[in-house]
Amino acid sequence: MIGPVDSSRVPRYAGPATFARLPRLDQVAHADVAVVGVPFDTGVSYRPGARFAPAAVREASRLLRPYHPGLDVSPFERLQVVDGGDIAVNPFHIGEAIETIDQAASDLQADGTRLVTIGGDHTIALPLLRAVSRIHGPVALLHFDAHLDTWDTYFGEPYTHGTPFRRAVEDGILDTEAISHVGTRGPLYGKKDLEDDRRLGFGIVTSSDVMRRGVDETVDALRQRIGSRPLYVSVDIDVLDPAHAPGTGTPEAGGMTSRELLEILRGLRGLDLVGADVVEVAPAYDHADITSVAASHVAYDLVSLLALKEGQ
Ligand SMILES: [Mn+2]
Repeated sequence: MIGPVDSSRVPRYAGPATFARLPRLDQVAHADVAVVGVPFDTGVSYRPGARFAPAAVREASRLLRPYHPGLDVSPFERLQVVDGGDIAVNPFHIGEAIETIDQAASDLQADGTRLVTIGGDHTIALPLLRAVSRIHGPVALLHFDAHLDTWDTYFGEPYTHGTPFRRAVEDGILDTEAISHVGTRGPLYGKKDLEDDRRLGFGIVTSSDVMRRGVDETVDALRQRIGSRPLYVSVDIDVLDPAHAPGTGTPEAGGMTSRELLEILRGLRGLDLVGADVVEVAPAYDHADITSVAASHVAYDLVSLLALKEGQ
C-alpha cells in the first residue's frame, strides 16, 4: 500500500497537489479507490466556473490527515487510494462530454476500483451513474443538494446540471424505491416541480427537515429507505449554506452546515456504498478556500466510508 507523502519530511504545502497527497494512479499496480476530477461546467444554468474545482479541491486537500477519528479508520492504510487525475472532456459539446465521462468511468472501474469524483457541474452525475449501474444494476441514490435537479429541459436541452436525475430515472439506472434528495430549499418554478419529482419516485428531506429532526433522526430515515441496496451518493456542495460554501454556481440561503453534512455522511457507515461524487464547487466565487476545504472533507469522508465497508 502506497500512502500519502510523509508530512513529517515534506511539508504539506510543498510538492504536487494530488488529492490528500496520495500517489497517482500510474504509480500503483491496483487502486481500490480513485479520486478523479471531471473539470466540466458546460451544463450550468447560472454562474460558470466548476471546471476549476478539481484543481482547487486537490489544493485544499493538502491538509487532510491520514486518520479519521469520527469513523475510527485510517482509510489510506486499509485501501489503496489514489488520485486518478482528470477525465478530460470536450467543453463545447455536452453530449460528447457525457459519452467520454461514461467511458472513462467504466474503464477506471474495470478491475474493481471505486470512484469518488470531483466535479464539475452536476451534469456529470448522469454518466457516472450510468457507468456504476452497468456494474451494480440500478442503484439507490442519496442526492445532497439545494435543488431537485429533476427538471426536464432548459432552453429545450435535456442534458444540463439541473436535469441529470430525471434522465437517470428515465434510463432505469436508479432503484426508485430508494432515491432521496437531502437539503433541498429555495424557490421553485412552481408546485408542479415537486409533483413531478414525487412522481419520479424521489423522497425529500429538506434543509428545514434536517434542522428540525436533527442528524440522528435524518440518518435513521435515510438508512431505512436504502437498506442493503448498492448506494451512490451525489453531493452538490450547494447543499451547504452559502456561509459554508460561497464558492458555488447557484447558491440558496438557509442551507445545512458543513458539520451537519459530514455527520449525516458518517451516519451512512456500513451501507453498500459503490461510488460518489462532489460537484458544483466554483472556486472563483470562493473566499479563503471555504468551499474547497468543505468539498475536500466531504470527499475524505466518502473515501473513509468506502474503506470501512472493505474492512467489514
Ligand atoms: Mn445539483
